[in-house]
Amino acid sequence: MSWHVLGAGALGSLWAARLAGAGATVRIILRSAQRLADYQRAGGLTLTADDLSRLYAIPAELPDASEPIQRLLVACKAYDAEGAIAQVASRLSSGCEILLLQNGLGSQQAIAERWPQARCIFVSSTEGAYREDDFHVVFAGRGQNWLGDPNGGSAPVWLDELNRAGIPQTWSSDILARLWRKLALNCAINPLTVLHDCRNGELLQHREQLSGLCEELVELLEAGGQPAAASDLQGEVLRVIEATAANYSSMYQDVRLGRRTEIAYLLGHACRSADSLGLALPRLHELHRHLREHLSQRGLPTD
Ligand code: NAD
Ligand code: KPL
Repeated sequence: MSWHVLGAGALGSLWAARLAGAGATVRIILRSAQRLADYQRAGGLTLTADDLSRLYAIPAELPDASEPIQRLLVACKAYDAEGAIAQVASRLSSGCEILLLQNGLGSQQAIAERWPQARCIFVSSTEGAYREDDFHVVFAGRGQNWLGDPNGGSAPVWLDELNRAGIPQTWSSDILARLWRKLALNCAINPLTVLHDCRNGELLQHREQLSGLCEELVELLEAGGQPAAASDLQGEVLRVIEATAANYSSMYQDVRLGRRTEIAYLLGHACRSADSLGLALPRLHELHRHLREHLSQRGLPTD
């Protein structure tokens, strides 16, 4: 069965190259004839890992190609994912599987509701990759991928294909807890690095602010039925800050490069969830307001 990969950016290329390298049938879906022509000129995808670069001549196609899609890996940003799937919706086979690699929450649920005929598998990834150039990706950080189906059900048989491709994976029986935990870490750390214009480690000078945010995030997670994601949140926030002290957060880098952030699926999702639970969480709302103002001053989208 083919793997169709929608979103040939950093993470999508990292998955596509490893799967193709292990002999799986992979097809990349590019959004326009211009992108397809550029891709064909490049001769495929290049992945650099451990200072070695290799070209993978993976076939690519446009969204309106004719082959039905049975397994779709969606690696667009959260704000593009639903629109990108809509372009291939007529090709989705009944009972197809859609793997959603987006960070944060909100986009996955919208997709699962819109295409109920598909089995949506949510993925939380701590691997790191960045685009060196068009169709050239660098594998920047080893990590883990947790996959799970929020509606339950058994682990798919193709997890073994991921193992053969060297894609680290663990099947999670509570993928929402994983995604909420990562969302909470990202909400505590990333916006503050943008607003204080600093590396992760410098946030240790703002412990009171971190602690106030963690308190509200714990309240949100517990009220939202995610007690596991709330457990020792502040301790983990501090451990992550220490372990990544020299790094700039992903949101910091997006803002620095003038790229749209995934704020609506991180802090925005946290604030909307708090409102729908009737919780007053003033620090989170103030952080959200302040961050949107900061983005708007730089001409970046605030959603
Ligand atoms: P990216 O911007 O590098 O890649 C997204 C790709 O999607 C781009 O190539 C874009 O052209 C493509 N795309 C957008 N709309 C499309 C459409 N309609 N049809 C076809 N392609 C379309 O982003 P990324 O860094 O790979 O991140 C993808 C997701 O993975 C994000 O939610 C991110 O938070 C998450 N994530 C990324 C990393 C990482 O290290 N890069 C790690 C963990 C999680
Ligand atoms: O995931 C991260 C990011 O930068 O997006 C960390 C390092 C955990 C900071 O929130």
